[in-house]
Amino acid sequence: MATLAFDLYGTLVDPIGVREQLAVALDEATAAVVAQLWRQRQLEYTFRLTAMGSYHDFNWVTRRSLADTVTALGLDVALPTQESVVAAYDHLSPLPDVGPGLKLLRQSGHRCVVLSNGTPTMIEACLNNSGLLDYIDSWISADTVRAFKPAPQVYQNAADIIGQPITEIRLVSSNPFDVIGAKAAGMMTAWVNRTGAFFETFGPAPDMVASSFGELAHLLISVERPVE
Ligand code: LAC
Repeated sequence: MATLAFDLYGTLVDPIGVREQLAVALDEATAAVVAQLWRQRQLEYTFRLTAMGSYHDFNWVTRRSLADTVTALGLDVALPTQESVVAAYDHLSPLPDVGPGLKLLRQSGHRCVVLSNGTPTMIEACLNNSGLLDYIDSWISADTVRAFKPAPQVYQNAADIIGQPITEIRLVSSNPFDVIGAKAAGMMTAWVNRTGAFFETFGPAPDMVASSFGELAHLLISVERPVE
């Protein structure tokens, strides 16, 4: 049975939830915009660092991208407030369909690991505080190879740590760039598309598409049930 490697931010937990902490310093509409632009800038910095062959860990990237987003928008968010917003990253809420779906997958014998750009400390805190740790066998951080998704070494390193051929591991993510990157590196993929978004056309289509973790569990359990 394939090992399932789950993306963390945007797939298991909601990074846009930080708008609640941002709303301490900003009006709600601005906080929502900053949360979205921060996330985009955070990912852009990971892509650019990796393309440059340069590395700062995801905690650094998360801090710098928040500071730069706030500055670029001409907003006044004091440093202690920025610190508390970054700290909220360790307390992001799980998306509501995740717990029940993971429970079904675990019960059906799937090995469930997290594969994230987050540092090991960030991943552990996030899983612990979200209550998802009970459903997860282990976690693997891109930090080990000092590069970010979708660099192929991130996915290959996960396969090496899991101890299975990369072709026997399925990356589950809501982020199309992650799904395309995992496929390019040799993994099977599943895209969790909760919003009815379109899938980018420059990479191969996902091997599986589910609108929720409930549907994902149903699909995986029926696909991988041994034929009698
Ligand atoms: C992660 C980011 C890409 O968890 O969402 O790796």
